[in-house]
Amino acid sequence: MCGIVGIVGKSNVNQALYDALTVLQHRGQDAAGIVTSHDGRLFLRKDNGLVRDVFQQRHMQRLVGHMGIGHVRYPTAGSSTSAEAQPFYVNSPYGITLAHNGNLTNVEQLAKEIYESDLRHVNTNSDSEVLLNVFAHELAQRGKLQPTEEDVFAAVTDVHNRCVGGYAVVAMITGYGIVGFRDPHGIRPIVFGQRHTDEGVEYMIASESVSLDVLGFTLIRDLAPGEAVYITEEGKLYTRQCATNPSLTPCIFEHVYLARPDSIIDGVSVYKARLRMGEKLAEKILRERPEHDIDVVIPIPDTSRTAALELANHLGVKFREGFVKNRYIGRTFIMPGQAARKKSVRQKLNAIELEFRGKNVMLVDDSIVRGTTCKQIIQMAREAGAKNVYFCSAAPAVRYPNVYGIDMPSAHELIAHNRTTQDVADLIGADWLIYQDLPDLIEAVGGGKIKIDKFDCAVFDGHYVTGDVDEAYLNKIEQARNDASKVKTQAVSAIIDLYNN
Ligand code: PIN
Repeated sequence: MCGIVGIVGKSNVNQALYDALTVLQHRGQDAAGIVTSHDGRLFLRKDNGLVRDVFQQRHMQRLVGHMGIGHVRYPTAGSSTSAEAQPFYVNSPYGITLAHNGNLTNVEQLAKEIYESDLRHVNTNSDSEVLLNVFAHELAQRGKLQPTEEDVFAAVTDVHNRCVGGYAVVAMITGYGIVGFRDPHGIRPIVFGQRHTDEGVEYMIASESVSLDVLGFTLIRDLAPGEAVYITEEGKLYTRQCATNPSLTPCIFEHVYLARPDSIIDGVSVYKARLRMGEKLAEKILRERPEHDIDVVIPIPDTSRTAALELANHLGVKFREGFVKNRYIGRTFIMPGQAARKKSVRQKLNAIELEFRGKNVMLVDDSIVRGTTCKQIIQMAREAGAKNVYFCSAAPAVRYPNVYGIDMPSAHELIAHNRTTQDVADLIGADWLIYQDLPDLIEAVGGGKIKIDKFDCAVFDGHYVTGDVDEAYLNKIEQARNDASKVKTQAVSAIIDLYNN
């Protein structure tokens, strides 16, 4: 998962891009980058780290220009070097930079085509660089010295014809404008908006509407699946449907926990969707155990709070903050003679004992993925004196990997893969485990004022909307993840050995 932003302004956009990236920081804390364009020149700063660490005064001063794009990256297997921080750049045609959120499922095939037929070089393992080269190649095919909006839209159409997967993209064509586009299934989110200044109208394209809000832009709308928006450097805005068979199946996991609650995605308020998740869970609890003995509902901070609040309201049970989260977790230093130890949940969360002692507590989390964290949290609740520890997941059981840009573990690392609810309850040590039912989650997200009936729910039901993901593909990504994590573990042990010897 990543965050993207693009702004065409009337004055320097460096500060606005920086601010927008800090608002999108929850979408990725691994690397950040901004590129601006001024007088036909590009200015780029990108590195590993949080937005506030990557950009210093001296970098910001260099990022001049009235238009630019930015990116925050979430680490996915094999994409954690600073060379793979975004935006990416190709010099031909025009000088194009691109930032992307998502994942292409036919990246191997595309990388081959780019090398063998398009005669282009790709220097990293990032599918964003592949996407950029496909776009650049298709734009170059128009053979124009100055690209028009028609050329840009034709290139996006060709990108859709060649690329498969989930992608939300911003790309800057140096000296001409910024284009944003969304895959034909609308899997990853992307919105655009405007603000009026004394110098004229400024436009922003971003992953989430919250970055528009915070910077005083008003939301125009989400890009439709397959649609592109092109804003010229002079501030003219064009939109076009560039896919032949678009259909909206947005990623439902954005609503579960990826997006900020104050964002609106495809017309649906993430906050309201989470409230409805709590309501649905309460209904399920009352169906399963009308005579339940829950004394108190306790959220596991932060995401699950909204659902937990409404769950408690509907059950008529007390809602209490039983865990306090440390917002200032520090780095883990590797000291000579000491083994690197992962930060424990205990260092991040602390229980308020008086909310647990002698009570039947219902803990609520947004989802259970590996099950490692919730197991420790249940243990903490017991140590704090809880009589019975029940556990509720606002999402259904996560049983399959994600291939459209969310960094999910491979199948065998998912605690619910090939396991029943009771198996998972036993493994995490819960006295009672309730998962949201998938139809209820779909209704919670798509059943509000804006009706959406189809979502990408692959992590829950194993159905991949692009139709190209089979057993062989999943085995391959599982292997790639294992190899990547082996390399990481080996690197860490090598460093430890170095210190210890
Ligand atoms: C919470 C995000 N959320 C917490 C991610 C942990 C599952 N985990 C998924 C729960 S927040 S595990 O957004 O960071 O506040 O129990 O499967 O290990």
